[in-house]
Amino acid sequence: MTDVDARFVAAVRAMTGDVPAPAALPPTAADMFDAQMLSRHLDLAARALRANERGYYTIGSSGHEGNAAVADCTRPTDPAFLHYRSGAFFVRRAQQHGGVDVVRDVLLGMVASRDEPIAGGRHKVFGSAVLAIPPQTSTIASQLPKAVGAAFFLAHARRSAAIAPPYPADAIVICSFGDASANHSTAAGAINATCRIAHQRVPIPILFVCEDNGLGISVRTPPGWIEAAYGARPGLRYVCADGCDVAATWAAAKAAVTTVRQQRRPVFLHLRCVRLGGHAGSDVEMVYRSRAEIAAAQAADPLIATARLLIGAGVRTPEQILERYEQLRARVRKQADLAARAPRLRDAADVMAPLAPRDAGAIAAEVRRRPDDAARGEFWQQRLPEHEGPLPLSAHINRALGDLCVQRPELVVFGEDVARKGGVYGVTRGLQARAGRARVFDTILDEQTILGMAIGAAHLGFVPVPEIQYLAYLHNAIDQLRGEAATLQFFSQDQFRNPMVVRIAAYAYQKGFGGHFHNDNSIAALRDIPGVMIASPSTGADAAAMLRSCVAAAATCGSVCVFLEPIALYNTRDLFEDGDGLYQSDYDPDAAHVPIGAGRVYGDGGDLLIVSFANGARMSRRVARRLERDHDIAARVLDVRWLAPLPAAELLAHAEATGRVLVADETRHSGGVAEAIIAELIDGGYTGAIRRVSSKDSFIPLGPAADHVLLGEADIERAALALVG
Ligand SMILES: Cc1ncc(C[n+]2csc(CCOP(=O)(O)OP(=O)(O)O)c2C)c(N)n1
Ligand SMILES: [Mg+2]
Repeated sequence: MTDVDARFVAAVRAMTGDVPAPAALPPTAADMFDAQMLSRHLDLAARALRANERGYYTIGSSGHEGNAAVADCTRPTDPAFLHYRSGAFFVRRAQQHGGVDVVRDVLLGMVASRDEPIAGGRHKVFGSAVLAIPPQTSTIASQLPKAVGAAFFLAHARRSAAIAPPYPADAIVICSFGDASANHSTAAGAINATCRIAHQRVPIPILFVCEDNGLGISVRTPPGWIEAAYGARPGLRYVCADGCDVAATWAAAKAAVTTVRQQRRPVFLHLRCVRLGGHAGSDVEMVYRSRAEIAAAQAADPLIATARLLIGAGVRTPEQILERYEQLRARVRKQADLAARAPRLRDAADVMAPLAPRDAGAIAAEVRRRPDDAARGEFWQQRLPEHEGPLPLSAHINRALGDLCVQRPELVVFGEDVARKGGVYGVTRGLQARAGRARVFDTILDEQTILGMAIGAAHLGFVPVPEIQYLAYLHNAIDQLRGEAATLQFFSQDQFRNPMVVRIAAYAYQKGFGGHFHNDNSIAALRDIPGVMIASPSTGADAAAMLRSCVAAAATCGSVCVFLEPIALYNTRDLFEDGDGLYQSDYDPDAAHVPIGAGRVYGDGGDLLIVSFANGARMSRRVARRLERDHDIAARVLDVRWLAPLPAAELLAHAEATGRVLVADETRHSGGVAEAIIAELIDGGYTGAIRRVSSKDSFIPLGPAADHVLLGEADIERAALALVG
């Protein structure tokens, strides 16, 4: 990078002769040039800080500084989801706003200081609440689905008038990414979703900006590929410009932004640029780039090009430019020296402070807030669900969702098949007719898009309740939860939130039907996501109450909640005997609040505690009854109800009271919930007996063979007898 610096100085110094006047000069060219130079000096400072072992991040924006023009053509009220090389965009937007010390902030990010205003030292990001720039992780293309969601819901909010988004009515969404990232399935899926939406003539005001430097680390993008891939997509206008020429970029961006803003249609702005320097400080580009190629990139340096423009237009002399360049260098260096001494994160508590904040009092108060009676009456057409008589679990969820729709205009329900069909199992049946097509609607068949849409919706102020059709289908999209939704409060110190309640039809026991994808019992990948709440009700009454708790947590604390619904219990009517009807209950709109992480205990037997959840909870209750009747063993059953956080204190208290614990876990032996329950017991100092029974470490086969690998009542009963006997 030092050669890039020196070459710029030499090139400007050499611009003494006749520099041709440009055909056109953007009115803000000098300001954009300042942004470009500042961004360059920040890159140089990043490497110097690294060399002095003060900085931890060296991925720069050099060669991409044409993106200052994209910022220039947009507004600080247009939400922007930025590529990690959109530094000049960030600086230019901060200049437009005027109230952000962008140099200081970016440097504080590089040194991972807790004083950095957005991520507080947790990552080096471009992000700012006042600049409408949510911070992004560095997962390639992972910001595209949520940008698409934000654009869709921006327009949607305007039409449905349900909520007032935090951005103006004519705002647009900007989303930048690299040329290699454009190949990622996440990008391909998000852009496809956009085309599909635009194809239906539904407004979606999004500007995709592909910053094409021809390389993804060391791998070349074939010449012409981006245009071939995205130049002629249905509903997507394609605009291309030389991203090293700020005037050309500005003209193209202006036209693109006008289209997006006025027509509410998507545009793909392809900016050809160069990468100056290695991918990051540690990358030796000489290994895979020839000297000639590196020299050609340096000759195309956008800063040299802007200098030439300004000199050619007679706006600046070479001396003035070099003087300004050095002034800005001095400013950045001074701030870098200060940043090097800025405080770092102190301890684990400091690091974790913004992780999924939860205010139990606020959640409880929110749950107590009653929906308006008249509005309820109208919604349910005077047939109030509490008067319907006993209902199974699926109907409880349906009625609770309906009531939540009445109570919260910002709540939206979407997913595959949720609208007319009402979901595969009818859980959302009738909701679209009651709540309207703007509140309950089908999405395309792409889980990544569904979760990305939810994040985008949440950015706009909606409380999304997306549905994933089956647990197995969460896995191909889980990065949107794990890497994106779950991290936003952490990396923005709660300045941005993406609350959601993801409903998922889950678990097995479908009498041999469906095979492994419809009987998935793998939840390990969810349980280890910091901060994500996992609700797993086993009864209708709990399901309705816990759904209210989740929505309240989402609305008041920004929580990301996963709501696992046991498919096999959706329509279960009986508990102990055929025809007893005990597994149904009346819907209660005023049911007691179920706090996050509160279990439910059945019985008070002192011989044994069976710990379980979901299908396992029902099986355990049946077994407990047989133990009592046939063996005179008094068991109690603790339904943990929440798989994260687990009800640790309750668990310990009941374990101590019985001295014998059997964990009945329908998920897998490895990575299953039992592992966590037993660990909680041991960590809590419990020294009594512990056993577990679980499903096998197997995929679930089709047909009756499923029962060979799934936890069954006989397993629970056998283990209980062995433990007590
Ligand atoms: C999902 C994912 N896979 C791999 C990476 C590692 N990685 C970081 S940057 C990068 C190349 C990106 O190239 P491009 O999109 O062209 O952006 P550029 O760095 O060239 O601006 C890769 C492979 C990642 N961050 N995320
Ligand atoms: Mg690239």
